Amino acid sequence: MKGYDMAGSEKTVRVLEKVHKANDLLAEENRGFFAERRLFVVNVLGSPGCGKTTLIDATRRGLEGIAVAVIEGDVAGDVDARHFAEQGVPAIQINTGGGCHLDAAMVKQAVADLAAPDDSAVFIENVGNLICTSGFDLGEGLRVLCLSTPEGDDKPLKYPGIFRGADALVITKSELAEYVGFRFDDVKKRASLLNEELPVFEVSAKTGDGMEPWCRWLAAKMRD
Ligand SMILES: Nc1nc2c(ncn2[C@@H]2O[C@H](COP(=O)(O)OP(=O)(O)OP(=O)(O)O)[C@@H](O)[C@H]2O)c(=O)[nH]1
Ligand SMILES: [Mg+2]
Repeated sequence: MKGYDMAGSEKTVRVLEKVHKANDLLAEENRGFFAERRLFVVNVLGSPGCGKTTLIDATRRGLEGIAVAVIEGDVAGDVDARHFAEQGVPAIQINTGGGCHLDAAMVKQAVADLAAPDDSAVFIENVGNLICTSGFDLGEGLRVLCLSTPEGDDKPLKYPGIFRGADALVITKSELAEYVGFRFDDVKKRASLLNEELPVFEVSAKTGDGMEPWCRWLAAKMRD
């Protein structure tokens, strides 16, 4: 079968390298700031609508005794940040104005404005996207990829980069798997070929299934 190589020109590659270098420097600054403040920062990635906000919300309820703050990334609007703010959770909305991912500079500004007490867990909900979000280090301590069952179990085959860079895979909307023909074993096999040690969790934020082991694992990471 014929394949088309859509890789960019040499000039494009050089510009992208500069962008990534500048981002990496700022990400390191963020990491230093997070360490000083003892903030445990989790970058949450996944497609639009895969359940990132719902998972963060259910997770913060499961993390008993841990203060949580949220940075929300969306192209437009403040629906997700408002959702948390209305419940008394410190929350800041970043609008990328069309950009398909957050970068370290955006997070640096947001976290400076975020009223997160020291020792908090800070969840950064990235823009819904399985491609560019994985290329930008934000200075996070943990990168969590959400994949919802209606998206299909073939996603590791199509978006390998984001599976390679993840520290954990959370399969969301697990209670819908039987209706959409999602095969957990297939996705686990495919993901492990890209990222051998990737921990995988099956959760339904709606029914609460699987939330307990996921929150326990996350809380242990925070204590490490
Ligand atoms: N059945 C089911 N629906 C869920 C679950 N988690 C989230 N949803 C629904 O999926 C839809 C999208 O959830 P969100 O949490 O807003 O998804 P998101 O990834 O934050 O979406 P964007 O921020 O728009 O990218 C909502 O209608 C949720 O109620 C789940 O575990 N089971
Ligand atoms: Mg959301």
